[in-house]
Amino acid sequence: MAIDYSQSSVKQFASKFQLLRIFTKLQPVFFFLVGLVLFPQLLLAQWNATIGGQSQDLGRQGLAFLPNEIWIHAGDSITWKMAPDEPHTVTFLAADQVIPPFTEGCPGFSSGSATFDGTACATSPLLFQGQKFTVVFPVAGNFKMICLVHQNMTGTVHVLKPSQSLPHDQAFYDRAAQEQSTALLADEDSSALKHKHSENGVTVGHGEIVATGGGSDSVSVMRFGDPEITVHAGDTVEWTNEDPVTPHTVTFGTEPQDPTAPSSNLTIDADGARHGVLKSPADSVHSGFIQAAPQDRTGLAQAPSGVTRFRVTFSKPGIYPYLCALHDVLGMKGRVIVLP
Ligand SMILES: [Cu+2]
Repeated sequence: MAIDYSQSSVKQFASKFQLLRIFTKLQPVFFFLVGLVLFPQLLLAQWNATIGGQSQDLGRQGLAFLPNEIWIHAGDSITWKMAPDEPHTVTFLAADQVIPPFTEGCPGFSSGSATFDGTACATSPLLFQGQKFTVVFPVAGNFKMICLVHQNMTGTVHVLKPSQSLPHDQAFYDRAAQEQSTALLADEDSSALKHKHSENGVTVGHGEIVATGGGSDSVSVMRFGDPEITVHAGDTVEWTNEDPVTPHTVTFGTEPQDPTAPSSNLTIDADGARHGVLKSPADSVHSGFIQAAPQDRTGLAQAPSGVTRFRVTFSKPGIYPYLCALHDVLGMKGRVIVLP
């Protein structure tokens, strides 16, 4: 019995000693937790946001930073994650910098992460679904962000000094991102796609630009209004891009290396529309970008009118498949059935 008693006392002493050791080990954690209670911004140094949203069939694309306005502290970082199949960039230009093509970047690109203090450009390369990009903001200031691929896709990061309080937490931004994405994708009036300009008319996409306090977003429907149209030999079909921002192409046959330029076998109609003739489904014609003119701004030269229409005359019967060279991966395809 005595031996048992003595063993139990040793055990008690050992367990007290262990508790003390555990407490000593956990001391830094304890002080860190106290620090977090007193200075909660320490916990919020890493922020998360989303780029883009899309409908299940990929046809409806929300071209937006979600949310597109975030308040953080100097030293914090933001990680953007790509949601849609349509590619985007996260780009912060230096003040007054001319917007470069997405193929050139700043020039150059940062892979994975970058630091931006307002003095030198920082950009991701083209980002695809699931990819992430992190930007660290060491200096206070209000910084505009853009996507080099999509006009009217802008946002603002407000970087405050650590002594200033932040208006929102991560949960607020998660909610805002979800709400903005849902609202954006619901915004577009899908019946507009069915609107015809002429008897043999096909609408090429449709979209809307919306704004928040942080910048602008747009929604684009990456679809042909009537993906299948039936005409007769000798008829002309007219495609019209109604999207205020997004370019599309109408491409029959071989896809060109550079989708921006029209194929050389086109003529220009009196009203400026491009016009091709197809004699066989094996032949190729390519509209080049058909796109609305960019938004004009006071103080800058006005932009020329956009080429928004493309016409093809079908001289022989057959089934003529075509696609948008930019958005076929999202399902933007159609066909023309030409009867005798
Ligand atoms: Cu397209």
